[in-house]
Amino acid sequence: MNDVIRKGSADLVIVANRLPVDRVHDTDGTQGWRRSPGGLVSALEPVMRANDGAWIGWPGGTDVDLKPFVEDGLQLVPVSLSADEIEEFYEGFANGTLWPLYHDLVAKPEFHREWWESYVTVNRRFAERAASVAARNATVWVQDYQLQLVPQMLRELRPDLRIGFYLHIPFPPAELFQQLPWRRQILEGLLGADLIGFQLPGAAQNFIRLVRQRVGHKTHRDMVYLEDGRSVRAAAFPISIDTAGFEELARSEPVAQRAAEIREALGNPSKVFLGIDRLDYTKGIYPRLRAFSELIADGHLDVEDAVFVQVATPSRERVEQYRILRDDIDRLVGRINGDLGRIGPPVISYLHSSYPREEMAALYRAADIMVVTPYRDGMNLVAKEYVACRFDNLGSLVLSEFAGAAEELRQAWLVNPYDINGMKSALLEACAAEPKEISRRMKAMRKTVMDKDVAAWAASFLDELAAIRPSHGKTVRPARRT
Ligand code: GDG
Repeated sequence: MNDVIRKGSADLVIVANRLPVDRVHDTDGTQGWRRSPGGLVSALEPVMRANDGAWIGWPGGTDVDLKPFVEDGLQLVPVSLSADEIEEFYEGFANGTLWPLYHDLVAKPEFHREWWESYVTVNRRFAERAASVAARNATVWVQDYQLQLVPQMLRELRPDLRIGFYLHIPFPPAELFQQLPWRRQILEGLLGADLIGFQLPGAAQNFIRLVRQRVGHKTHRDMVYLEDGRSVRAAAFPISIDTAGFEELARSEPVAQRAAEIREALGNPSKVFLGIDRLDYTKGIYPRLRAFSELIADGHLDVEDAVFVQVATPSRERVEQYRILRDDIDRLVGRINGDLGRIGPPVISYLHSSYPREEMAALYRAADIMVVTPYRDGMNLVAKEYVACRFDNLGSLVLSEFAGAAEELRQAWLVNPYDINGMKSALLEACAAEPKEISRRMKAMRKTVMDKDVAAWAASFLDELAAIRPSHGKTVRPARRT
């Protein structure tokens, strides 16, 4: 690790809760870093390289005093968190207060003043770090709900910067947001940005309405006009995936072979249903498994001929609500398999584990029906990944109306996850659909995810940010073509 990043040298700074690397321990005891997989990193990497970019984030764990370092050509600037801050800022305010509040109160948000204080402290640390790394007139792009105070804190420290903010999760309606004791501070924190991006237009409208009502600024359509003469735009930039990368993976021979192996291991049923989610109470895993199991119990699906594979990636395991969820799902799967199973592959093949990207692509290829039923989701990338992998134009997508992705993937079988009977009908329809119908829908959805990939998303946000302050300093250079 070497301190190679000169102060104030980066023309593009990404500020996110996590660094795009995970720590790895070699067998000889030395420590290193491995790039964490993820669309955000691959989308931003080319533009980071073209702009002397730096990425500021928490590396995980409680190490103090980590120096900036370069990994695989990316300049990384770690921000450390103490054990108390992990508990109060990350598990507490971010995941125990904001996450459920922004997801329609699917779970009850907790409001604790110590958590809020920790959120302020940690946001200030990120802002100070960004202020010291950014070059004069640089562009800083702050990511997500953990860092909503950073734009304002950073603007106070560095008024020369062009600042963007992107929220990956939903932004709730005023009626829910108003519960937050610190609602005004969050709105003002976000207003430090020049451009605030949301997944959907409705979220941007919720924000504009709240700013008018709660902070009293003048607004017109998607613009907010501040007293100091600055204006802020709030608009939708629906995120996407590395579509070509997923398709290429899905087309590869090893993935094709693995997909066949998976079907074989499941007993070659005629229908394979698939769910892949972080194990999170917003994802609607429980009602989806119930809907499927009732179809078996009612005799609409044959246990010898239909299998549900549910991958639930471990997530936020120290947060109480997540432990409860895990127990609930364990019990439900146990009961379904116990009640409806027979000797052979289980009714629900439940995997509490995470997998490499290749295995994910093989699962997508192996599945006849992909079931994505969140109660509320900013976008849902799994739905788009499934579509990207189905270059054969086969495969049915059953998708919740309450996932952001439903605004673009209109040709999916759309469902209300609170309506179990409605979901049962949609699962049966998707299952019984003629290949012609399936491929008509899939072709249309594939066109959407091909035309709008994650690189287009990043470029459209950064172009818009540059357009908002055109007379201002440097412009972010587009990614170099490789
Ligand atoms: C938030 C918002 C928004 C999952 N398990 C494994 C694995 N994954 C990958 C998936 C997908 C990603 O994780 C999950 O993204 P989602 O969009 O489905 O959901 P969140 O994690 O809740 O993401 C969401 C997103 O931010 C982006 O803005 O869409 O609404 O909640 O890419 O493939 N990847 C690998 N192994 C796994 O086991 N390799």
